[in-house]
Amino acid sequence: MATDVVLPELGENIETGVISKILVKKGDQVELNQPLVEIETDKAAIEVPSTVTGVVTEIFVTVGDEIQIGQKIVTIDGAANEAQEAVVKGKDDSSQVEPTSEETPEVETPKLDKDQKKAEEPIAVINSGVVAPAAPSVRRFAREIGVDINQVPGSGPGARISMDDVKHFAKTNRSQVGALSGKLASIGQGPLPDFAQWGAIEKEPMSMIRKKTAAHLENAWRTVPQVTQFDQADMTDLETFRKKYGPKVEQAGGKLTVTAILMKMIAGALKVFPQFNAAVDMASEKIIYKKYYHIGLAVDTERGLLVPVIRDVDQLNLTDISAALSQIAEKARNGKLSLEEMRGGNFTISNLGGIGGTAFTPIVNAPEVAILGVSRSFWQPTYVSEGQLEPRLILPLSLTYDHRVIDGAQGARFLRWVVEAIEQPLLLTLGS
Ligand code: CAO
Repeated sequence: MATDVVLPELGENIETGVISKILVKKGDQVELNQPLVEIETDKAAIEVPSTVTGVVTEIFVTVGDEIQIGQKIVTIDGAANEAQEAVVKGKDDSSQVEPTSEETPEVETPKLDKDQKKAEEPIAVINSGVVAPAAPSVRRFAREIGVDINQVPGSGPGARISMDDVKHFAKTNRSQVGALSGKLASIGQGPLPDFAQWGAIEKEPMSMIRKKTAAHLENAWRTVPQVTQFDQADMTDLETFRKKYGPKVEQAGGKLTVTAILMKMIAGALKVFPQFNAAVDMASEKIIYKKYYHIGLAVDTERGLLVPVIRDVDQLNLTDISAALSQIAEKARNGKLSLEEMRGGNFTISNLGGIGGTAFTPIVNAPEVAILGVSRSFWQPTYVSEGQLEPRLILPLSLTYDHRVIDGAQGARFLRWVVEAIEQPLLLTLGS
């Protein structure tokens, strides 16, 4: 019996993947769960396993192809029993999407399971049961209109999501619709002129990360009315502290950087200013205050900008944060971050100071409501008392926030609080 193996549901807004390796050839005998191809998504590299044992009779993809969920990868001629085994295994998994009685899936799309992920790559979250219960046609419709099916509340039995649920969600959550789809997000951009008429040009396809970043930021820019405020902190004493205790922190596996220190301070600030630790739900006209303190960090990688999240920063000491930051930045640069490690942030820190620059205006990483930009510290002669100049190390900070939920005065107070915490860290211990 011939079985088509297709690109399975990967969850978490992933719609497509690019074939980076083909691991079998026509005529190969393959086993159930044997990796067939490797694909790269915007988040991670994933091996797609065989759903049956048999012989590869057709390969429909080549390296570099961008393929959709459900698209055929190979055909395998094999034992029917094995195919059933793979499907049954999928059904036993409670995270599987069960087809409705009146509608069968267009394609067999078993989810990857933990055994099938690439070694060391934390793909398990893709298979961690986050797939929403919905018929394939509903999932497809959601994808087409740029709705993340996992965000849609289902009104059916077992919270099953219907077509109407998706339409209702799209109507009431316009700000979240389209973020998934570069095409939708870019509505409004007129046709470009032919640049070749003025000189030589070269066209390069956008990488997956570039596409997602572009769509996400365009959506944040269009939907969040944002304001940026600037301030400066005298971090001379903090720098002395950093130099003194850096080696000790290094022994524990971290690097005591400005970023790590700021992360701790931001966790403190978020407790004092809960509106910065919130999300705005315009559909229900509610502000959602989060009672946890997960902070994202913008990391510049060869593949593009990634924002891993450190959880419960308020409960970590500086040594823990430094170690966590070193590990997560390393993972980001090596393409080893899991989706879970990039989800659930409440606030983002973007430190460009290691590169340079005097100031910049970061874009709010929606649905978060604020982001701190950090530029390069510099020595400046400063009057420390009347007539007495001293060289002081100044750190430029910029805070961008969602003006729907945060007023200008609150923005200024928040940033002042951070500046004072940098200048007098003991204030943090006062708790207000
Ligand atoms: N001012 C002056 N120097 C700074 C600095 C600052 N604000 N921030 C970092 N540095 C220095 C560090 O002290 C370090 O110097 P030494 O090697 O002499 O100690 C050097 O720059 C490199 O820092 P780092 O990268 O090791 O550590 P970090 O925690 O400061 O930064 C990270 C980590 C992940 C924030 C950074 O590597 C990075 O990727 N930054 C880019 C973020 C980005 O792209 N943002 C834009 C997103 S769009 O808004």
